[in-house]
This record gives sequence, C-alpha cells and structure tokens, in this order.
Amino acid sequence: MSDHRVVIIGAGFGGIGASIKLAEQGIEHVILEKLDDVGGTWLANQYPGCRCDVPSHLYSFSFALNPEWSDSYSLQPEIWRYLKKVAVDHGVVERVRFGCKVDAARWDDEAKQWRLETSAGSMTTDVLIVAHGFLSEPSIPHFEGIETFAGQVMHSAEWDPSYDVTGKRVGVIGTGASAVQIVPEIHKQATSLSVFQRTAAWILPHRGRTIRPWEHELYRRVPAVQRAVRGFHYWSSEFLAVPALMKPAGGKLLKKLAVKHLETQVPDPELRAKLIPSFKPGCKRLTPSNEYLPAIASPMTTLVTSGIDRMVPEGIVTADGVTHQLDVIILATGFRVTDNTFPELVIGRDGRTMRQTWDEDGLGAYNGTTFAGFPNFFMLAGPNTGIGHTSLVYMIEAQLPYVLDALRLMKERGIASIDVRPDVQASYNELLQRKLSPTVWNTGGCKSWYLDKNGFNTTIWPDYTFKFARRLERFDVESYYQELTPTTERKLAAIS
Ligand code: N01
Repeated sequence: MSDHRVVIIGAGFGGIGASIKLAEQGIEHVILEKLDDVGGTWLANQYPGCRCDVPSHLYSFSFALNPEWSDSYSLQPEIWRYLKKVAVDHGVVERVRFGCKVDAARWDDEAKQWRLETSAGSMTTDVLIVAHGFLSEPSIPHFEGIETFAGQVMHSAEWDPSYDVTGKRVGVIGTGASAVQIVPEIHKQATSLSVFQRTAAWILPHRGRTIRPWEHELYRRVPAVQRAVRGFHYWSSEFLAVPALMKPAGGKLLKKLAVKHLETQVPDPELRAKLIPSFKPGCKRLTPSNEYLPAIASPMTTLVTSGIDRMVPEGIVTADGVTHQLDVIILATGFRVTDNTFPELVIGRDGRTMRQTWDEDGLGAYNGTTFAGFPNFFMLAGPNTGIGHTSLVYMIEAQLPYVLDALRLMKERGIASIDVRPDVQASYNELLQRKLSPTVWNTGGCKSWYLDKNGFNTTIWPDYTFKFARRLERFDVESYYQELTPTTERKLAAIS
C-alpha cells in the first residue's frame, strides 16, 4: 500500500499541467495512467487526419509555448510530441505509473483520505485530482449483427495505426468532428467510401496554413511575438464566437459562411440538400474543413442517409434494404460523456457512487472542479468547463490556481478535508442553467453530447472563458465545509 499527498489520474494535458504546478510547490504526488505513455486524448486518437481545430499557438500551455509548430492547426503526432516533450522537460514522466488503471476510489471519512484500488495495487492519498478527460470513453452503439461482420471494425479513438485502408471498401459511421477529419484522409486511400450520415454537420472554411521558417525563427528569437499571436487568437475567438453562440439570434453569419462553403464545394443540388443541417450552427461543435465536402462529393463516395438497420458479414444493411459491401467499418460515433463509467468507480462521503449522486441529485459540479460529498476531490475539465470556440487547455490552466490555492490553504490552516457546500453547488448550477437556457447549445434544435439524458447542459461553460479564469483565481474556502487535522484541533483547544 503506498501513501501519497496527491494522486493525479490521467497523464494528458490536465495531468501533466497539474503535475508541473504541484512540483513547483514541492507537493509530493504520483500520476496514474492506464495507457503506456503520456498524452491522453492525443495518444489515444491516432486516426488518419487527426488534428486540432483550435489554432496551434493557443492549443498549448501558456508556460510552454512551442515556436516550432509546423502548421497553424496541428496534426495529432505533433501535439503528442509537444506534450511528451513538456512532460520530459519538466520531469513529469518520472512521476507517472504507466499501465495503472484505477478500479475504485473510496473516501475514508475517518482517515480523511481516498483509498484507491488500482491494477498496480492499493494506495491512499489525501487529495485526488482527476484528469481523466471527458472524451476518453468511446461510445460504441449497439448495431444488430456487428459481431457477424467479416471485416475490421474500429472506433476513431481506438485506431490501430498499423491498419492500412489502401484498396479497401470503407464505411464511416458518423459525421461529427472526428469523421470530418477522417473522411478526407480515408478518401485518398480507399477504393470506395460510404459515409453513414444520421445528422448533417455544418462545415466551415478552414484557415489552416503551413507556418513558414522565418516565423519559427521570429518566435524562437522574440517569444513575445508568439505570445501576441496567441493573444490575437484568444481574444478574437472570445469576442466573435461567444456572443454569436450565447444569443438566440446569433449564428446568422456562421450559417451564411457555411452555406456559401457548401455551395462552392458541392455542385450537385440534390447532394447539397442532404448536407444541410436542420439545426442552428454552433448547436454542435463547429467543424472546419476544406477537404470534407469535396471528399463527400467525389464519385467514389456514397453519402448514405437511410438509417442503419443491421450489420451482416458483407457490410451494412440500411433501412431502405440496400446492403453496403464493406471491408472495414470506422465508428466515428463519439464518446460517452454524460454517461461515462468513471463516476461509478468513485464513492463519496455518504457511501454513494458519484453516478448515484448525479442520478439522484443531478449532475453538476462547483466551478467545474469540486463535488459536494466528495471531499478533497478535484476534477480538471469537469462538468460545464467545455467550450467549442477556444482551447480546453485554457480552461484546464484556469483550474490549476484554484486547486493549488486550496492545497496551500489546507496546509497553512491545518485543514484535513474540504467539501463544497451543497447549497453553494446548487446555486452555482442554477445560475449556469439559467445562462444556458437561451443559448444555441440548448435551443439550436440538435441532439448533442452537451446535453445529458434529462436535457440539462452539463458540458458547456456559457460565458467568456476569461470570466471562468477570474472565478478560479482564488480558492473560496468559505464555500466549503472544512474539517481540521487532529493536530490543528489540539492546538486550537490548547489556545482556548
Ligand atoms: O463525436 P460526435 P466525434 N447511428 O459525438 C453519429 C472532440 N473532437 O468523435 O449527430 C448512426 O460529435 C452521430 O450522429 P448524430 C470535439 O469536442 C475535437 O466526432 O447523433 N450514427 C454523429 O454524427 C467533438 O465534439 C477535435 O445523429 C451515429 C457522430 O456519430 C468531440 O470530440 C477533433 C450513431 C458522433 O459525433 C466528439 O466528436 C475531433 C448511430 N447509432 C473530435 N451514434 C478537435 O479538433 C452516433 N452516431 C479539437
């Protein structure tokens, strides 16, 4: 049994960032990572064409800018290499236990500690930081007969990089952000491509470009210039996107842009009609691409809009009775977000799992980070920290000072446990839901992973992201129940 001050779960952006900040403060900790390397989502997602649709200069840690980005929107291998380098340069890798999966985390109210059961044995920790990522559990829909399909089935987030689609008849199910990146790449290699579209997606023009050697040189020599470019990306997306997404009438310009893009790229009016979504742009994540629509319009691609009925050894049978002959099926079907299994593993102060509390009391966190009844527990990229218009790394970095300040206060004041007050959490969530109710995410007419099974938006932060960062600059200990360590209690008793 090992004993720690802090255990971090996950070695992606969140876990690496937290570890760097804890180490700066000399706080002992270990990171548990189920995979065999760092990188989180950027290690797991290796599908062809995988890249980030947030500008490279913004999609990185503010304290570790990378002057070497080769493209203004980086591909997955480069983002992974960046994360690995940051982890190595800051000594994070030595603190990670790879291949270590957490099976259970139970709060021990007597010891004021978390007891973890992991694939590497039991351990205890005073504080648990969960950075498991909300897009880490693939959603694999149940298709009748899937087990009978004679070819390969792969989820986008479980891509086997050794698999070669050259010369294959490929089916892609889904038209979300992952599919929009996969389809153009697969189109270059496959013999035929069938894209199974349940709901069309709004496709915007992509503004990506190669970063020139003189720019690299400039960023290396004058980091302030790269910081200014980063600032430009940050502030322009805040002030252009947030008002458009927050107001019911917003998004008209986005729609105009997307329709023009579609008209330019898809000459066939019949096909175009199938590609126009019925919901407002922004209701689901906006997907920029200059290659997706031409790949769909290509003579070797079939856009299948009839629903999937079942899978058979030869391929997919759709509701219109057609059998689509396939060698490989790619499930670009997204992730289990509001229904992922992690909360079932975490047991809080009253013996209920986090899933039970969410089912019974409603899903929600306080400041996207802490949960009533789960003391000394912090989640990075937790509920309602999601954003579509800017970098999630910004949100994660905004949470770190909050966690660090909590740990500092606990040490200084001899506090053994902090637990957010349920009334504080409830009013925070009421405010969030009020703000979310008129926005395009709630009223745009789509069904997205932003909403839970009860229609609550437990995913999106409905405001400017700098307001989130401002909220979390300081740990508001007054919003929390606190229990002192026995030593502190004895000292206080001796004084009084
Ligand atoms: O998943 P999605 P994703 N039968 O949930 C369809 C992030 N990301 O992996 O819309 C048929 O968006 C489903 O259809 P419908 C980003 O945050 C970021 O693409 O439900 N179809 C939909 O078309 C993103 O939002 C980057 O009708 C079925 C698709 O599968 C998140 O990941 C890049 C089906 C799922 O779309 C998830 O994106 C990529 C069924 N039974 C991803 N079930 C960046 O660049 C589902 N579908 C940062």
